[in-house]
Amino acid sequence: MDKTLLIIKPDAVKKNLIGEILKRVVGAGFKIIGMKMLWLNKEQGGKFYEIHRGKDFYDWLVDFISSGPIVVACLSAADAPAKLRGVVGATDPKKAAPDTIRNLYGTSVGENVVHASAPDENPQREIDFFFEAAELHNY
Ligand code: DAT
Ligand code: MG
Repeated sequence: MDKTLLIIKPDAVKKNLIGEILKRVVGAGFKIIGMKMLWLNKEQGGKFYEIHRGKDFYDWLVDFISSGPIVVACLSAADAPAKLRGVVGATDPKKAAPDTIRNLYGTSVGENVVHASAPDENPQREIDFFFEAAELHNY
């Protein structure tokens, strides 16, 4: 099985959407093998999103991801990174396919409720950013 990282972003946590989002993810066939709630500071947020450093939305993105609590989950499934991107939908909720998480709950390209590792951008690095090996469970 492959692994990927899901982040339920501060906008979704504030709107009480943790349960809705996890229900959709589990319903799509993922197993949650690690999960926690945390609140990143700006330094941590900037480091997580360092691939976007220099882009015009970077400062906004770092402020946003550190603006409240998030839920991070490590998910397991066959072809997990690509599969989760399908469940999450396109970055801009207005362009996301019907019934995807971003289409249903997102409000703008920035406030798009979830992060899902990109298959070609090292999902393992993102999992390692948040989880120690002992925090991931085989069951
Ligand atoms: P994704 O989250 O779909 O992988 P991305 O990697 O291109 O999208 O960008 C990371 C996040 O940055 C994205 O979820 C929301 C924010 N973002 C991207 N483009 C933006 C823009 N034009 N304006 C504001 N925020 C943007
Ligand atoms: Mg991305």
